[in-house]
Amino acid sequence: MNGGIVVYIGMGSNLDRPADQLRAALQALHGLPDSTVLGQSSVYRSAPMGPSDQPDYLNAAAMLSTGLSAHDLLHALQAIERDQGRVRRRHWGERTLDLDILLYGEQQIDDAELTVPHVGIAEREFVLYPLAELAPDLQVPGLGPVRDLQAAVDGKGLVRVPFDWKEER
Ligand code: A4P
Ligand code: MG
Repeated sequence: MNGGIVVYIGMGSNLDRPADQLRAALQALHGLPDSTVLGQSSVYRSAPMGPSDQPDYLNAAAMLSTGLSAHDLLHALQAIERDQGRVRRRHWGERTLDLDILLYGEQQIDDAELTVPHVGIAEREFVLYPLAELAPDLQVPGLGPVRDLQAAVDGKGLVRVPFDWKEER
């Protein structure tokens, strides 16, 4: 433990072998400076939110303790996205890897680069189901406990997939 702030990261992929992208992303999170991965969720498949002419997504969440500032963490996550071949094409469009800061301790942040809690956290079942596995009792600043937010979305669009985080490529 590094005595840092506990943060939750949302992971999503729908291009170039999404399962491998998530595994590589988790490995990269283990390599973040001044940070410790405390856990990861199951993996869920869902149809795309946004343009429907793109593949289904795999989503998961990770919990870490970090000494990085929120902005340093964001930049480190963006570097991981770039390392995994992320190209920005269109809003809500397909991507090899999306890493979002869902929660950064109990902080509320809203500036040009960063909105925390992440926009849409309360509506997105592909965010709330993984998060609820890791921290059902957690209070989302301004919104209430994760468990209540999860209960308010139906989850019918999600399929939990058998997944081995350690599988060899
Ligand atoms: N940014 C602001 N706040 C944050 C934060 N908390 N964490 C800024 C990370 N980034 C944050 O992000 C655009 C900008 O958001 C960044 O430069 C950062 O400064 P992006 O990932 O490049 O942009 P985008 O794809 O155009 O939009 P956005 O809003 O990030 O997309 P989302 O909301 O991530 O949605 N369907 C399913 N089923 N599953 C998915 O995971 N994901 C998306 C993308 C669409 N449809 C999906 C899924
Ligand atoms: Mg993003």
